[in-house]
Amino acid sequence: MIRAFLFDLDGVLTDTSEFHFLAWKRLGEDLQIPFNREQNEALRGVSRRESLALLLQGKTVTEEEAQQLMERKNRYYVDYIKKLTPANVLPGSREILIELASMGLKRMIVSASKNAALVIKLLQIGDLIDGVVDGSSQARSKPAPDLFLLAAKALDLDPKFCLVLEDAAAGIEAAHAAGMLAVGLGPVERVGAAELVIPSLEGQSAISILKRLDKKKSTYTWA
Ligand code: B16
Ligand code: MG
Repeated sequence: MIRAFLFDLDGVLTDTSEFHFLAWKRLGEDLQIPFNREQNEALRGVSRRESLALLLQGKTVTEEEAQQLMERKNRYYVDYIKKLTPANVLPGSREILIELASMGLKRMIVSASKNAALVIKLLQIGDLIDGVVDGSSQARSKPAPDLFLLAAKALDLDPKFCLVLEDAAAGIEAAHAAGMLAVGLGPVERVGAAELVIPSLEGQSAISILKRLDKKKSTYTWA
């Protein structure tokens, strides 16, 4: 029985992924490294440091330069997300969080982002969740299972009772490594490893997600 939904933030509850893309693109322009949307797909859900390595495409920099570049990208990013308002909560998300609360199920946000607290504050969804595990923890980033395991621990739940909702391949991999089932949001080519794939949370309900997972249970192993 699923007792908690663990929501990724960027790409699931809000679309800050566009702002990450714009900020990396701007840094790429500063460095005269071309960077397009297709290349950006590989950065989805991965940490700031790994994203920088992918942007640099093998170009080596010192640790000091890497720190400065990450800080610069983050300044660009924070500048973009300052404009976030509750209207930037993706359709269906708020309704599912409210539904889960009424069902007595736990809701956590589990994000690789060090800016998660700011985003949650601007979206005004803090009251709808039980807690946050984010990139400010010392845990390894997705695809390692650490962030999801920390969330299960904070809820005092066995990981098998937690369901992850993710838009990134790295996030689905992390969920499975944590021993959790995953719902993938987006195209099958990206999140097809998840037990259930849906386009987004729009028009979905927690009940329908759980029912569809249950119907498909002969296709996967649940610990
Ligand atoms: P920051 P999520 C992830 O958030 C983003 O998808 C990814 O693009 C970003 O590099 C990562 O957070 C780190 O973000 O630079 O703000 O610390 O999808 O795990 O909610
Ligand atoms: Mg994401």
